[in-house]
Amino acid sequence: MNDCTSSLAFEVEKWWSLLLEQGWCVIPSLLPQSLIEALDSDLSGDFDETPFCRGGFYGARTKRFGRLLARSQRSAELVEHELVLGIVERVLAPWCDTIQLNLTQALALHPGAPPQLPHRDQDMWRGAVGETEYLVNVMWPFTRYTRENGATMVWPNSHGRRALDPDPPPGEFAVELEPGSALLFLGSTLHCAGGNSSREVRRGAIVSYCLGWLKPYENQWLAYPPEVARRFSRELAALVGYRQHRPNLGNYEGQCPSILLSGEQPQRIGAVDALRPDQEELVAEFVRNQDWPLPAAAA
Ligand SMILES: O=C(O)CCC(=O)C(=O)O
Ligand SMILES: [Fe+2]
Repeated sequence: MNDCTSSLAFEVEKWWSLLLEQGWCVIPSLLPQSLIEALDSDLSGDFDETPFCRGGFYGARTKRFGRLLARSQRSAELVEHELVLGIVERVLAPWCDTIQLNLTQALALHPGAPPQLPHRDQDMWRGAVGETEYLVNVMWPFTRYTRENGATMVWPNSHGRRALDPDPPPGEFAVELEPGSALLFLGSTLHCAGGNSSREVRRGAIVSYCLGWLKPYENQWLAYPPEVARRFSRELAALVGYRQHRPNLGNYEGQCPSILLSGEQPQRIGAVDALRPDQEELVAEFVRNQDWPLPAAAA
């Protein structure tokens, strides 16, 4: 390992352990403020023109829109941030081979927005509670997040098995943030948008990642069809679904959907196993011991 990779590994380990311990962490100065400003400005038309949300969860004084990777190339710097990806992979590795992008969503909390319902993002899936971490959320502020303008509220130590407790633990607080920093929290951590009692609009983006075999919140293949994903790096395309999760999940005609990102496709492709090593072994053993004569014509 060279110095660079070993210091990345050290940082991953440090933030991973804090995130698992507290259920949340803030990493300061992850990206230059100038990049965040430029991204905010790329999205200004969308922030202006997107209608307010409807429904008590999204919030009637809040605007939201997704597909950030199709709206501004700069959003890839958030999604593919090396340290963030390292931490997320470390958190989710016990339950999947590879992670995927769950959503990118810009959001603007306008003056007068009331606090959001406290919730756990993992509750979008009806899996077992308290045993599995399904996702990691990253909140990237574009403007300063303050208690007054509705900074995200987090309940420390409400994660993991504590998600089974009927009452939330005391000690919730508003996570004040500067643009360029990021708030990471687990899918099992209780949180919500605070209320905006200021005169300013709180803008930012959520980037979340989940286990590679789950149904993501935002339909990534529709958000980024092959003609869009073709412009992405290999890793980014894989994160938005152009990669199979063993065994064979998310395949296209029985092969890795990344085949759609290059050149012309033959009309008929033919399926190829993509199995986990344990399944590979089981199948190989089964096939080896099979004594099944081929019909004469095929022999
Ligand atoms: O806007 C925020 O601070 C949090 C939003 C949130 O948790 C959500 O929409 O799921
Ligand atoms: Fe949430």
